[in-house]
Amino acid sequence: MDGIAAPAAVTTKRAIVDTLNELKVDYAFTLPGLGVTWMLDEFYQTRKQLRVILARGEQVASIMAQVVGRLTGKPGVYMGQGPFASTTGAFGILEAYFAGSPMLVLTDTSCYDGFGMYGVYQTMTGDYGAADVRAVMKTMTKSTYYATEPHEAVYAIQQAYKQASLPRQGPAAVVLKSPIIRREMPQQSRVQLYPAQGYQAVAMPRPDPQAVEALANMLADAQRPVLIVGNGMQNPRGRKLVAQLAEKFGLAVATSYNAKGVVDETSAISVGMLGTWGMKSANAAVKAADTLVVIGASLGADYIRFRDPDFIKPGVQRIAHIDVDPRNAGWVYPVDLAICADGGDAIEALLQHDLGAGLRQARLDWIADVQAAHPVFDQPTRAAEGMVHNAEVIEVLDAFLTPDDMLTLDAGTNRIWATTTLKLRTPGQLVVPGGIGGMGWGAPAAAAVKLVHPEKNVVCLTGDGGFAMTMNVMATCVQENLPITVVVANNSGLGMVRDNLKDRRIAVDFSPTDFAQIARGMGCRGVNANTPEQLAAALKEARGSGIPTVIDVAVDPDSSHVGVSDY
Ligand SMILES: Cc1ncc(C[n+]2csc(CCOP(=O)(O)OP(=O)(O)O)c2C)c(N)n1
Ligand SMILES: [Mg+2]
Repeated sequence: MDGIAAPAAVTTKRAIVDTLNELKVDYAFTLPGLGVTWMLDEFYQTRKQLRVILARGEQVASIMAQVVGRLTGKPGVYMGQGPFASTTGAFGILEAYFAGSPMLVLTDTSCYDGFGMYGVYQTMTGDYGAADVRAVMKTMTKSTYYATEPHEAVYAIQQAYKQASLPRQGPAAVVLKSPIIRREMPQQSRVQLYPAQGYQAVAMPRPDPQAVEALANMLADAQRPVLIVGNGMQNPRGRKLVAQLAEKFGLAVATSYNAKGVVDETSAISVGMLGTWGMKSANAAVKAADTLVVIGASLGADYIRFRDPDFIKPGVQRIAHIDVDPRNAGWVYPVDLAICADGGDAIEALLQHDLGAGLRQARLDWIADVQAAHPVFDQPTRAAEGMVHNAEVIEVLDAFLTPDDMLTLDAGTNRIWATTTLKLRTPGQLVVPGGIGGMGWGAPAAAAVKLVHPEKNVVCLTGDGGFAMTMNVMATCVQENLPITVVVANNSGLGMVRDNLKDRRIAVDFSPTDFAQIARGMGCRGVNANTPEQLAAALKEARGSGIPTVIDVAVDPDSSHVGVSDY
């Protein structure tokens, strides 16, 4: 490599980097410290294949790794020092845990050789006087490996990568006992290491043909069938197959929050996103359905109206549930039929059957009636002078978005306006924090989307509260040449909380902050918009600029989410 002869004795850190390369890891996100610092130099030699991206904080690094995992289906790698990987870095790990994003966390016990038990500051060995990085990691990963020997470091990475990749995907962590990182790999004959590849490839079981036939029979005479599609189908193959099946047989598609935009939301088969913060059409369709087929969706209470007895009705509606994890089918509701399978595989098998082609037109007519009876918010919107209504922000985005654009969301009132009123035309265009839904996720997520999809124009819609939490990512965008556009819906406060407090307002208002000015200070373009027209023009300009841009939109604090949610 680069003409540099390999050292005679291999160190653990060298073996770690070799293993990551063997696993074809493209990016590792970090803000280094102790153990990570000790191994960082070994990344130098392979920096062209394995790009180490320096974030300004662990939260941003972990979010970016999670989003890379989410978009590529391969674990995104996050590296951080024990006390920080398990606290500020926990944000992206938790998001990956709840949203099923593959992620590999590489961290350490943050201790010096021989001093793990002496209460040295930063120590995370779990011994007396220390905190316990393994215990923290275990609460939010599929599995956490602990390597106290050099060989274990390699094997742990091989296994954690596998755990993260296998469905249902999620984060897996490797905790390194810090002193092993710089140690030489001892010549061992009993503890063999093998190439990573043989541990990774697993052929998944195919859907059971009899169960697929039973499901086909269930659907064949359904008058009002609805597919409830979730996170498991939010991938290129899944999106294509859902649309194909739904169009062929006239099945309505309602989605979870994570799966919003899995199909063209303006198409004849879409009723939109479910839940209080979704679309009334989706909720009405599920309520009136005679047959529900849940595919790759966990039926989280947030998007099924908190198990309202009039919503999903076991025993009254026929319910089938397809999930890659058998524990998820029949988890929230009892079902008539549970199928353990990858949703894409199940749809491919279903396409071989007649699911009531003769009823297709009648079903499409029913969907059209539901759509017509429940249009998205269409009230006239008025903002105070010199300000923009949240509804207008969405209108501008709707007009702006083409198949060449990607959009990330954050949290708050601004997001609820997007999930309830923005109909996405390009499947897969939207990337949302559907795990813990934390403020501050949207901008780092956009940076990661740009890294994975440099050919796309990437826009983030965020509130001022959320952006303030992770806006340092704009400096990373300048440094890594990631020209994203961040639209800050600036209503000078925690809009969503403020909306709920009504007239007993406390701890929700911020002092005025000009995010355009801050952005310029970080080497970005910064633009202020006080009208919808100015926002539209700024978005267009940003798309052509090739420079990271922050658009601070003066949003009317009165444009509450309360009126638009489907309570
Ligand atoms: C990190 C984090 N803390 C707290 C919350 C709870 N929360 C949800 S929305 C919201 C207000 C968001 O304010 P802002 O980002 O300005 O968006 P706005 O509602 O004003 O549009 C809060 C505090 C959260 N989702 N994430
Ligand atoms: Mg706000």
